[in-house]
Amino acid sequence: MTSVQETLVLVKPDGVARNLTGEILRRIEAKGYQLVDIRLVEADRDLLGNHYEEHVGKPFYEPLVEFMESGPVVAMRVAGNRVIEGFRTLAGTTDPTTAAPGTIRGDLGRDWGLAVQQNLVHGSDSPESAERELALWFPAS
Ligand code: RTP
Ligand code: MG
Repeated sequence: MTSVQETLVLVKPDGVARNLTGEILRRIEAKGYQLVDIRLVEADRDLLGNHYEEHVGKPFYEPLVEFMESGPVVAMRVAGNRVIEGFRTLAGTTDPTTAAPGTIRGDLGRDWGLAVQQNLVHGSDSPESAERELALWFPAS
C-alpha cells in the first residue's frame, strides 16, 4: 500500500553555515525522495514562533529561536512514500552525540557545548505538523 506524503525539511543555520546543504539534499535524493520546492529564508520571530509553537515556554525556547534567526535557513518541500517518518530516520535523534552513525545528525553533528542543540536539520513529525509547517514556510504554493 502506498502512502505518498510531503514533509518540511529545514537545513538549520548551522547546516547552511557549514556548507552542508548539498550533502543533506544528496542524502534525501539518494534515499529516493523527491525535492518539490526549495527556498533560502531568513526567518523572523513571527515565523519561528509559529513554527515552534509547541515549544513556547520551555527552557530551550528562547535560545532555540535565537539560533534559528542567527542566519539563513534552507526550507525544502520533500515528497515520498512515508517520507515524514523516513526523513526523521535519516536525520537521527535530536542529540547529535547519541544520534546513530549513518544518520545526518550522527555523522555530521556534534555537541558544541551551547545552550541549544545545533543539530543541522528539522523534519516535520506528523502529517498534521507537515501540513501546518509547509503552509508557514511555503505560503505562496
Ligand atoms: P526538530 O523539531 O528540529 O526536527 O527536532 P526534534 O523533533 O528532534 O526535536 P524537538 O524536541 O522538536 O526540539 C526542537 C529543537 O529544539 C532544539 N532543542 N534543544 N535541550 C536542548 O538543548 C534542546 N532540546 C531541543 C533542537 O534544535 C531541536 O531540534
Ligand atoms: Mg520537533
